[in-house]
Amino acid sequence: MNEFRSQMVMVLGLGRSGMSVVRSLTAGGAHIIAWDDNEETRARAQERGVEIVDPQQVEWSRIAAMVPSPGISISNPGIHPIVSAARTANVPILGDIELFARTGQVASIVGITGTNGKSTTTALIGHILEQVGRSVRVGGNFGTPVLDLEPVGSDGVFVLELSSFQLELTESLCCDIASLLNLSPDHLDRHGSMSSYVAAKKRIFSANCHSQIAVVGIDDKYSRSVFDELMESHHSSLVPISAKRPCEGIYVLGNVLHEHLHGESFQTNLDITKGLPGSHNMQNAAAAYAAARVLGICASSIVQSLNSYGGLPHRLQEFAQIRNVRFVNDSKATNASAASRALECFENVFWIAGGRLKQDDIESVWPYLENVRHVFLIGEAADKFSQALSGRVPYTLSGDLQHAVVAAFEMAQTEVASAVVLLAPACSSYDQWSNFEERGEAFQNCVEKLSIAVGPAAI
Ligand code: UMA
Repeated sequence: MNEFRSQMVMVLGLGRSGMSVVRSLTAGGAHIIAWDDNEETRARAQERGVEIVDPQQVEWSRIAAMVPSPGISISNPGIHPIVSAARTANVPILGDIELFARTGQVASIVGITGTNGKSTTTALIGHILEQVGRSVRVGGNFGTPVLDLEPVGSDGVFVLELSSFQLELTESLCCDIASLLNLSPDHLDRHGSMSSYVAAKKRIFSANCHSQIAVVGIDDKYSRSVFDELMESHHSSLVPISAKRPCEGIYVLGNVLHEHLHGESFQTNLDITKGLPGSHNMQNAAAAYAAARVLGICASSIVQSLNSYGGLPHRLQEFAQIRNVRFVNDSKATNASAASRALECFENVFWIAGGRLKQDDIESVWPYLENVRHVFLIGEAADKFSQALSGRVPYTLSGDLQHAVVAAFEMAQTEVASAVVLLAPACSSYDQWSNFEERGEAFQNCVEKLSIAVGPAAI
């Protein structure tokens, strides 16, 4: 990224994204100064040669741009004071995706956003492209930070998961295929309102990308209204996707995928329940199929790849069985709608929930509580959830994950039929862990300890 050659750029936040920005801009000849509010992270970055400068000492007139990490708030409520200072000094504020866009990549770009399912869809598109031998790079909000992705030639494809935080800081990205899967309340503590959150997500569609194909979910009211808006604004090419109803695009109903594009119709059976369990994954399959079709891949190759997809860790990952009890790790279910999608998939569920509450309520799980035998509540949200669940389903305040796993197993093994201990927290992990991956690993470790104590687990 050499747009800032010989200029000074301030990088704020030195986690995975921030460090990739430092590497990329440094390689392009920029002079980087950086800051992270966490002392240990600052020290670690300094050891790796990053120049740390106290924000109070920054001469903003000498700074060509500031790059905050996605996790740093750039608007109210809660704007970070350093972002405020940069804005007051008229310093351009850019995100890593914007920097990537400005590198002038010649490869195709597929962008995926939405509240739930974006990592799975991103990985799925990457998997399909790999299976058919296309050069592909997969990253963004999921996996490798975008600026760490290796270049790829003009016949290659970047498949990028894009979060609302990243899109907020993106102006000039032109996705050849832009996919919005679904929308439900999430990250409202950061965005302030549902309308600001939706506005950030909509930035994936760019009026300046004349040949952009928009793949849009129509199964919830928010994404449906984005679809209607794009229709009204005569967006050049729109492909609706659904896992609930027939439409003039791609839809999957009862494991049958239907393609209705350009006046042609095609349908085929899918056999994806192992790697992609649950009806929500049908929407992800429809979105991946749509993108792959647009990229010119034949229907039968796509279906073959969908059927061979193995799933992602921490997303409805069934990883162990002890006696009659199966253990499913859906640590990525960080909001109520994602947890609902998990609860929908199983019967006799012993549900472990809680963590740091996001600003959405838990009401969307009500229709699926009939699948739940007992809830084990952990983390900061335990009291709030217990009030909401009271009278609807039995629950226990378990305190921490270890106690929840042991108690859930003890109760589940008394079931005559097969039972499922499901971690689907409906909360972020930040009250007890650094991220959802760590939480998922902690869950798997607890189950491993349990299997040592009570007998071997089948994996
Ligand atoms: N920091 C500050 N001040 C603050 C907040 C954070 O200095 O006020 C510092 C922290 O001390 C830390 C760094 O910023 O050192 C963390 O930055 P970050 O939270 O942006 O995390 P990264 O490690 O850079 O990871 C980010 C994304 N994280 C978020 O958006 C919160 C990762 O998405 C992404 O994979 C990575 O960039 C690479 O692109 C994770 C995520 O949870 C998976 N995303 C959200 C989601 O999917 O719901 C949006």
